[in-house]
Amino acid sequence: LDAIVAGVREDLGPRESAVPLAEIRARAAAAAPVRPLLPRAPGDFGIIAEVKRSSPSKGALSDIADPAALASAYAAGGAAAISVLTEERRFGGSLADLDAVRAAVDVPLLRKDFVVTEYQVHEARAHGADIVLLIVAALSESQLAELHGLATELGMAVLVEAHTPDEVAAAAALEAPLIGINTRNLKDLTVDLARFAPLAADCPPAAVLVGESGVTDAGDVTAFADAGADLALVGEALVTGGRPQEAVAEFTA
Ligand code: IGP
Repeated sequence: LDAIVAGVREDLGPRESAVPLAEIRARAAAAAPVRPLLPRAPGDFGIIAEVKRSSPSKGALSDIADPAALASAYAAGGAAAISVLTEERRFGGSLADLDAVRAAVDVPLLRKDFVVTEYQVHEARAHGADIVLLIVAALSESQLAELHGLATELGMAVLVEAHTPDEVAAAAALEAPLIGINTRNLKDLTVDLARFAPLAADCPPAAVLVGESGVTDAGDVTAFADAGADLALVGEALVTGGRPQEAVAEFTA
């Protein structure tokens, strides 16, 4: 995780030089209004469908020639939101992918990246994101609180990602309205869907919960829902399955 974040910070440098903080702030303020993901009605289960080209664990997943077409299929299948990876080095994503998806669909968009600075939050909003990911493991307590506050001020939802009991406690301390539990261990990259239930049980009852990673079929989605998830975040299964619209519809039902 530290190595990924170091790369993300390096890639940020040239962007900050090209578009300074004051300018990206102004662009964020001038962006089209946020498309709200929250509130969600209790029992209304949804899928956050991800545009994911590669992963550190598996390498290239899918040659996504047209991210806009993939996103349109997700939207047609009834996705509650679409996640677009913008991390370049390990996930093959980009802000260009986010722009392309934003231009193609009207559903809420999650900028999926390793967000560690104020700049990236404004940048997400400037590029049309409605939700940002904050990974508890990548941030100090004060960074997490600051970035969460900033994104909230901008009207965005924040997906606070936890994968241990301590990280769930940090999300709860923040009174985060939207908590994601990643079943992938960020250290060894192994996935175990059984990690979701005990961590979900520790989340504040008011929080909207997202089950993240490792879904291969509708049964896995049902398992997340049965353990208290309101949403499931699915990437690999959708980009490799060849029928994204049908799969999102099937997973949502
Ligand atoms: C999707 P999967 O196993 O369906 O492809 O996983 C998503 O959960 C995963 O991409 C993810 C992720 C992250 C990627 C979860 N948290 C943080 C990058 C950074």
